[in-house]
Amino acid sequence: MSRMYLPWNASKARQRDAQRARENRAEIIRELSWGRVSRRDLIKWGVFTSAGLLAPIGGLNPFVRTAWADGEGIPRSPLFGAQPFTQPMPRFDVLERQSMDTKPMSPICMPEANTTPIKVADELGGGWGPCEGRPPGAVWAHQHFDDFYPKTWVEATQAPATTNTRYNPRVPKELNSEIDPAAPIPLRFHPDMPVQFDTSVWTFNGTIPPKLVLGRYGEPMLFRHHNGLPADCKKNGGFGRHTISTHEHNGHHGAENDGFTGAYFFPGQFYDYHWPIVLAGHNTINKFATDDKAGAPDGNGQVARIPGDWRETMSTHWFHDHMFSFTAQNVYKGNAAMFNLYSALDRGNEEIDDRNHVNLRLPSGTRDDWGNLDYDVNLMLADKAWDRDGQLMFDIFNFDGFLGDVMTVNLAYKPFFQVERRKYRFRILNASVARFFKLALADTLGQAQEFVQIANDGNLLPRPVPLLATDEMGIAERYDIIIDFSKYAVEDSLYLVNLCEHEDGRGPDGNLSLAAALSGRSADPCVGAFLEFKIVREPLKTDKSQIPEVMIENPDLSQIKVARERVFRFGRGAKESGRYRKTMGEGPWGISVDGGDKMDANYNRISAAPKFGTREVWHLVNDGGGWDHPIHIHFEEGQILARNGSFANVPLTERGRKDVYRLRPGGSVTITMQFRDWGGMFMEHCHNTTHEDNAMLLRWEINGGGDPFLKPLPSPIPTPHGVTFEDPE
Ligand SMILES: [Cu+2]
Repeated sequence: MSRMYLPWNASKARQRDAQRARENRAEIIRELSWGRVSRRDLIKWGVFTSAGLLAPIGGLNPFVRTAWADGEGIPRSPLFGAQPFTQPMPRFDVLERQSMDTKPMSPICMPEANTTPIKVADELGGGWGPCEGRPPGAVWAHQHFDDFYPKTWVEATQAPATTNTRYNPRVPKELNSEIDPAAPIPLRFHPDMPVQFDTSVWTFNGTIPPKLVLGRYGEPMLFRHHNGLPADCKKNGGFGRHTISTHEHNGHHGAENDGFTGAYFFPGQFYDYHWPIVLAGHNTINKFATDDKAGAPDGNGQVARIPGDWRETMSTHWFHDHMFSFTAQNVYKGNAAMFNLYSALDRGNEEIDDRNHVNLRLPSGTRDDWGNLDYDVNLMLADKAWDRDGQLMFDIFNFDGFLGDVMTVNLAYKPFFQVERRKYRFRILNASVARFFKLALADTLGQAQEFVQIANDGNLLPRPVPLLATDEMGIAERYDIIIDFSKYAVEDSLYLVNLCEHEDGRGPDGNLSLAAALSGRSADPCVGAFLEFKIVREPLKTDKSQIPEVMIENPDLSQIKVARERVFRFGRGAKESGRYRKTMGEGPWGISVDGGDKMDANYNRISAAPKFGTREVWHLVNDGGGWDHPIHIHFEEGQILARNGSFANVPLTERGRKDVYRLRPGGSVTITMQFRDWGGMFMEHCHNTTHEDNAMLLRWEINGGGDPFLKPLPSPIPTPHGVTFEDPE
């Protein structure tokens, strides 16, 4: 297979041809994003083969062997002379939490969608439509809203790129590489690079750094998401869709808050997401809240107990767009944020020793009772690409997956981060479209340095795992690691290095040794060092943090019988079926259930309906072909029982709870999950979002048999003038 990106020293003529081909592809993406052509049209016209491969047309396909004897390629993103490790890495921008008591929302949030009419933009058909895009009526009302009435609320507006004039990193500037929070932050990936157009990047509040929400168990939250994107779908810089649906990635809550792919909303509308932040099992386990480990920071150094299973405590989440067929483009364009959840165990204070010594005292800080970010740092990794003018662009090579050629951390090109000589926690998110990372830590001599993984996805592991390199981190996975910088000297530097080489979007092509990755000889521009840690001083205060020997043991499933097993096969060559075009995805990718045909996504089709209150075992099988698929199952954490048929194949770092399961080429994963507390329609899909958008997604539903959940739930069909419903298939 080809090397995707051209080397810098490729001939001028070759670069020109590659540039022309890329511009042609950009036109195709633009027409798709404007809805003027469909993937079906492209296949009909021969631009794509039915297998999802860009047809061998000169001037289009980067892999067509044209005049160039040594192959093919994609033009590199210009760097405008920017050098790596010359800009500080900004910490996340924390969204303000409002108290429902002292500052109620306006309009107030309600159990059912707010259907108060507002004017609909002419581009969307004019007239009047509901102010909230949530599907109306009792079936989409917030479940148990009164039981978990919001105590705090947070709001944000999805908006075109603009300058940030109210950055709140929630740490003093000496803990943020001396970035002055009062200085306006233009939206650009490096000070030497051009400012992004308002059509190129769409983020939360239209600004960088990426946003962070702090949540606490026992403190239900209402997240009001406004859609401030252009009403004219053509004002998108050629990619990205202006309708959105926001998925709180692995929130344990009702389907109406899950960012269901078909429950999207339009420019001018908002959507109220109710995040109750509860422990799974709260209706059946520790019902009377008697266990200190099941708790929340009480604001006073102690624990406020809550019902549920403390072994289901979650820590590091993110939220992102889940728009049907446009998730890859929208997330890539900026619809990605992080969400830290604080609990009695993981309270974000490294000093507090509560009465039963529940606090694990992970690196964080000491100033506040909970949620200290001083030494607890979110890192969002993403590969990007831009056009000749330096504007963000989305390319389409085939349906394997989009790869960028520029590494960013927190949307900054290869930055540095200043640290003290002490322990830090890093919450690392892979926010790419199709790229995997394998991370190592190197000193300036290129020697691998040890770090400790403490969490996988949203979940603290049973025990910390010391590592010299992470596993191949799939898209949407989160790995929390602790690095102990006290082993080094002031003025030393360390580097975070990507060892995982891609030749295309199929999945990792191979992992390089640290020396090879650092040599700069990989044809993959995203291999190598991408973040520098500069040790700038002794700790300002004594490091009180710990790396505990035991963190969160897995929930005990021994008494819960397995109600049913199901087999899901993920692969190519899917069939289409459905009654309504609007709910059907198109693409080469699909999922077969229990030996049936492999099917394209159709969010009106229910592919599995586990019974409320039961536990099941699901076998996730890769249908082969060399692709890897990081499979995400919404709703509740699962446990991996086997990889390729055996528990012995499950690495230590995957022996906690998970919400993304990498199948690896030809591999299979057996998991177990429970279906409790909440109901409605949820999803299962590949989180290589190119695969997801090209139909590797299905809907499953928690079946309450009519009680407490209507069965089956009607599917929403959103329009700017209101949501209609169809009976599911
Ligand atoms: Cu996939």
